[in-house]
Amino acid sequence: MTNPATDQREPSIFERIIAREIPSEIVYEDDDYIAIRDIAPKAPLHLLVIPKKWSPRLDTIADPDEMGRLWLKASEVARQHAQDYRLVVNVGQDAGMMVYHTHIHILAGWENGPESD
Ligand code: DGP
Repeated sequence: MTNPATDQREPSIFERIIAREIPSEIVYEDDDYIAIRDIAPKAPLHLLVIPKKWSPRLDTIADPDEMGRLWLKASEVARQHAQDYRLVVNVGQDAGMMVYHTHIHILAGWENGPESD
């Protein structure tokens, strides 16, 4: 994530998607957030809502307003695509987090509930 020699952080994969350096299917974008289709979907609909302002993981966001706006945006994007959905956040490696840039997963689109997959 950071290079101790320079204290420079490599751009996250999501920052590179935001900068259009890596192609991705963008389903929503505004000044502060982007939503993309997950490259390895774990549900019929699998989107990621990503704040453009980098933070490594959800529990580093200390500002209640920033935290609230992120969840409101995830709900808004989810409702644009599905009536019923799951919002999931992996926090840390042991929880399955792979990309250290805070994001919320939107999972939806099952016919008979998530366990039908
Ligand atoms: P997490 O495990 O919570 O850190 O979720 C990271 C998600 O990001 C994972 O479901 C796969 C997805 N992902 C990783 N690299 C890319 C990429 O280059 N493009 C897209 N669209 N999704 C990616």
